[in-house]
Amino acid sequence: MRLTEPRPYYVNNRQLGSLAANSHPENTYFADDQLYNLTADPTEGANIYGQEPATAYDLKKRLADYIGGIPNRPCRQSSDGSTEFSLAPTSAPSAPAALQMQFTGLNAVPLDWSDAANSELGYVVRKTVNGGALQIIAELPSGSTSTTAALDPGVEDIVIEVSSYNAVGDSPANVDLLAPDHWRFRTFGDTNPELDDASSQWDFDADGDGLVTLWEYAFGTDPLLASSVADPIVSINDTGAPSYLELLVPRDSRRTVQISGSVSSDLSDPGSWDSGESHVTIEENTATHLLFRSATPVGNGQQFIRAEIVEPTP
Ligand SMILES: [Ca+2]
Ligand SMILES: [Ca+2]
Ligand SMILES: [Ca+2]
Repeated sequence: MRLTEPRPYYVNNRQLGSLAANSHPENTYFADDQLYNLTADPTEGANIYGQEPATAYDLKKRLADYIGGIPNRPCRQSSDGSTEFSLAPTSAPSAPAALQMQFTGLNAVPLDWSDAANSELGYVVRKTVNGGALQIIAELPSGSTSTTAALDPGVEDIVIEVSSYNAVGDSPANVDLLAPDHWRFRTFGDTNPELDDASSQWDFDADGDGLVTLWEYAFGTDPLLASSVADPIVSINDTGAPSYLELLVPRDSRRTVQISGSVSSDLSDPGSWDSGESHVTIEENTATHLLFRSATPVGNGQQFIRAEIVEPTP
């Protein structure tokens, strides 16, 4: 008589362990990083884990959901440190803690975090490019604490999200490649990886177009291309009485930099610029621009308006 081994998780783990160990000496049924195409490969000869992260994520969640619905089901042996597929959790796992990114090149970033979760099925890594939909780029076994994410060459707006997950939900942490100093590295890091040259600094006009790099960052223009520029527009808003001086500043709200408006009535006095609600109001704050308006009506002597930008602290 030939013993047919029950499918995983239908039997007590201890029994499964001995049966599975006979036919699978590599102990595959207890490893987290296994994925087989049972249509093309019914004998589970080729482990394709890592090639289809979205499938691994989906299947692990569905399996956990299914197992969670079995009354009085056995759990893993208590001596097994892993909690994958143990008693069904009642909440999503704790998010990755202290997620960090290191730049070792412009288009690939090693990420590491600490595993704060104790009920995760694994970690799933997603990426969004230019504000598009999140896409799964990797699925990692439970207990994972690092991965390397590929970045799209030449694309500035990329967010990488690392989530612990279980059948209840996902708990994300993320890194934003468009954050000021990450952007600065991907802009200047190929020639100046330490970012210590004068030409890599925020207050330098690297392409000589009249805009320092900090403004080019805020505007979303190319700091290394002189033909790529943007300009704030001064105008008088005379739609009602009285009229007001306005300044339209084009800027990409994804770029986290602080911009404020200020007004002066005397250009000869550098200390005469005033900012704050009582002097300048923000009339519009959209994804693509800020509109500042002087609080003083036009007609009471000359006045000037300008925008100021605060250099990000690294
Ligand atoms: Ca864990
Ligand atoms: Ca410039
Ligand atoms: Ca430029």
